[in-house]
Amino acid sequence: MLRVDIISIFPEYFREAFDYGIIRRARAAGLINIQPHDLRSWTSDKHHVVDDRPFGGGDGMVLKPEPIFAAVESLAGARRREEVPDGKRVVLLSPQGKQFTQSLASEFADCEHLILICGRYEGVDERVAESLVTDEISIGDYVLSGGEPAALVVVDAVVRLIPGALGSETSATTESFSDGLLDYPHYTRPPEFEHMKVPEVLLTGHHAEIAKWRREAAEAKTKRNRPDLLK
Ligand code: 9D3
Repeated sequence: MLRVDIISIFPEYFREAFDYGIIRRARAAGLINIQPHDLRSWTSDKHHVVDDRPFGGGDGMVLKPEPIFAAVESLAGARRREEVPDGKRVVLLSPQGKQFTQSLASEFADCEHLILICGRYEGVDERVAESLVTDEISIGDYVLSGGEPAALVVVDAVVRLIPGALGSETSATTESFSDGLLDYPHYTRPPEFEHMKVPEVLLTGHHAEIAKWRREAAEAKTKRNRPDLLK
C-alpha cells in the first residue's frame, strides 16, 4: 500500500479528483491511501497564519517555514532531509523544481510513503527546499497559481504504475515514452466520417503491415510534435 499525504492550504481542492477512474479503483482496491491535509492545522497562532511578507521586499506573500516543518515532522517523522527514511520522499511542488518525468514517477511508485507539499502565493520559504525536502519538482514550463494541480498530476502518473492499478488495461511499460516515441494514431468505427477515412491498411487484417504502418506513423508524429525526443 502506497501512502500519499498532501499538504495544502486548499485540501478540499482534491476531494473529487481522486474519486474517478484508475485512482478511485486503486483506492478501493487498497493499493493506495491518499490524504490531503490543511497546512493551517499545523499553525499555533489564533489566526492560523501560514504566510508572511518577503524579506528584502517584493510583491506577494511567502509560505512560512514553521507550519511546513511541523507538518512533515508529524507525517514523516523528519525535520531534515537526512532524517527522511529510505522508502519515503518529501516532495515540494515548485516552479523552480526539476522537471517531473516518467522515470521519477517510477521511483515514486516504488516508495512506501510520499509527502507532497503544495506551494502557493509568490513562493515557499527557501529553507524548505534547502533542508527539508528530498525532491523539488516542477511539472513543466508554464505558470500555475499553486502546487495543487501539479500534485494531482504527480499522483495520477504514480498511481497507474502501481502493480494492479491498471487492471485489465495495457501494461504501463508498453506505453508511450517507454520506447522514446509518441504513441501511434488510433482509429475506431466508422471507417469513414465526414469524408475522413481510416487508413486502409488498418482495415486489412495484415498484422505485419499494420505494425509497420504504426511504427512509421509514430515516428512521423514524433518528428512533427516532439522532435526533441528524437535527438
Ligand atoms: C514571477 C515568479 N514566479 C515564479 C516562476 C512566481 C510564481 C509562479 C507560480 C510563484 C508560484 C507559482 C505557483 N506554481 C507552483 O506552485 C507550481 C508550478 C508551476 O507554476 N508550474 C509548473 N510546475 C509547478 S509545481 C508548482
